[in-house]
Amino acid sequence: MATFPEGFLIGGATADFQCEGGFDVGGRGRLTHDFVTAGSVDQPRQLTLRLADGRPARVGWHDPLPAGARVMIEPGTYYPSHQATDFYHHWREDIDLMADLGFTTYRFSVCWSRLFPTGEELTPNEAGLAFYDQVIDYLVARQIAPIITICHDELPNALAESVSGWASRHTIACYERYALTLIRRYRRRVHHWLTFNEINILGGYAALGTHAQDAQTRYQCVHHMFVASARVIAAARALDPQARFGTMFMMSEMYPATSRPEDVFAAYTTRREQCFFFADVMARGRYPRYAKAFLQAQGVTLRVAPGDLAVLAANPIDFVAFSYYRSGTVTHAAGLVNENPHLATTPWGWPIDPLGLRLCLNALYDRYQKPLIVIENGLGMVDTLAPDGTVHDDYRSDYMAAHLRAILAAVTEDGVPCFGYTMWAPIDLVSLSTGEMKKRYGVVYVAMDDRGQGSLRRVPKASYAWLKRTIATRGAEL
Ligand code: BGP
Repeated sequence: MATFPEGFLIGGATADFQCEGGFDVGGRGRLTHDFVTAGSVDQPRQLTLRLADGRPARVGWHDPLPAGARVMIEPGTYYPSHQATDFYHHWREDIDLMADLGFTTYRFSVCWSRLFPTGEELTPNEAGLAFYDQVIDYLVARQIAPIITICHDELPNALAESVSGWASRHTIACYERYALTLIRRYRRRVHHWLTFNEINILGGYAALGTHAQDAQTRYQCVHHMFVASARVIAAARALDPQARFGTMFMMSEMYPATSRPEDVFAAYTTRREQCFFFADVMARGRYPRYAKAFLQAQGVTLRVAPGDLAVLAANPIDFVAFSYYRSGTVTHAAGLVNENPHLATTPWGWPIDPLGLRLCLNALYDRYQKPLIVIENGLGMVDTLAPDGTVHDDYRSDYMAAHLRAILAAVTEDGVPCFGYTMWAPIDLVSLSTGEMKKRYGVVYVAMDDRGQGSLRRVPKASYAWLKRTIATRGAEL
C-alpha cells in the first residue's frame, strides 16, 4: 500500500492578516490590509479613502486610486484584519491543536509592519520579534517545523503612501532589511523560506502599494520583487548555507475547452502567461524567450537597472511552492473561465479537480526539475455547527483525501519529488478574496461571524479526526 515517504512534511498554512489580528498592539504599524473592508461574492472588498479635497470615498480594492487620495480607517466600519481570528492571543491553543493533529510543519507569514512599522526603520521593533520568537520556539518544541512566508500579499502602509510600494526600487532595500532580520534571527530554527506569496496574481493597493493598477505598474512592481527575492537569497546563503528558498505561485491546471487547435493554443499561452512566466524567471534565473513579445503586447516597458539580471541569474529559487485549489478552462474567444461540465464546483464557483493537481505536479517538475511543495490546498465552504456541538464536514475530508491521493500518485507512480503538503487553513480564518468568515477552510471551527462577532472559541470539526488519522497512517487509508 502506497504511503507518503518518511520525512514528507504535512501540516497547515495561514497568512498573518487573515488570522493574526492584534493590529494595534506591540507597536505594530498599519498594514495595507488594515484599510480593506469585508465584502462578499457579489460585493467586492473596498478601500476607504480620503480624497485630495478631504471628502471620504470608497473604491474596489483592486481599482486604481484617484490622484491625491489616501487610505483611511473609517470609524464604525469593520476591517477584518484588525482582529481576524486573533491568533495573536490564541497562538498557543492553535499550535496545540496542530500538534495534536500530528502536523510536522506549519507555514505562516510574518506581518511586515509588526517588525518594521513604517518599513523605513533601520532596526526592528523588538516587541514584534518577541511575538514571533515565542510562536517559533513553541512550534519547534512541539516538533512542528516552521516554514515562513516573508511577504504574503502585504506591506507597511507607510511605504505605500510614501513611495507607492513596489513601484519604487526603494522598497527593495526595505524588504531586504526586513527579510534578513528574520533570517538572521530564525536561521537555526527555520529551514524553508518563501520570499513571496502567489507572486503571479498580485494586484491592488494592498498587495502592491500602488495607486495605479495598469499592466506597466504591475510588471514593474513584480520585477522589483524578483530582484528583491534574488538579493535576499544571495545574502541569506552566506548567513545560512543550509536554508532553502522558494517562492509561492498560484497554479491551476488550464484545459482547452475543445480540441480546436486555437483553444489548445490559447490554453497553453494563458497558462504560460499567468503562471509559468513568473516561475520561469525565479526558477531559471532569467526572463523567458517569450517575455519580450508578451510584455510588449501589454504595452509594458520594464525599467531594468544594471546588475538586476545578474542577480536573478545567480540566485534562482531552490524549490517551487504552489497553491492549488481548482482548474480552469480556456477558449480562444473568451479566455479563462471556471465552467467545466465535467467538474463540480464549490459554492464560490471554484471547480474541484484533484487530477488537475497531479497534472500540475508533473508539469512543474518537467519544467524546472526542482523539489516541489503543495503549500496551499483546501475547500472553502459554509459550515454549520450542529446541535451535537461539531461540524459534520465530510465534504472537506473527501476533498482533501482526493487531493492527497493525487499527490501520492504523483510521488509514487510519476516519481515527482514533492516533499510536503500544507492544507489551507487548519483553523478557520478570514477569506482573502471576500473578507468573509463564512467561507471556511479549517478542520477547526472558529466561533466568529462575517462582522467579527463571536466568542472565537475553537471547535474541532469531523474532518479534524479524519486528518489526524490520515497523518498518523501517512496516507495508508487514502
Ligand atoms: C490564496 C491565498 C490565501 C488564501 C487562499 C484562499 O490565494 O494565498 O491567502 O486566502 O488563496 O482564498 P480565499 O481566502 O479567497 O478563499
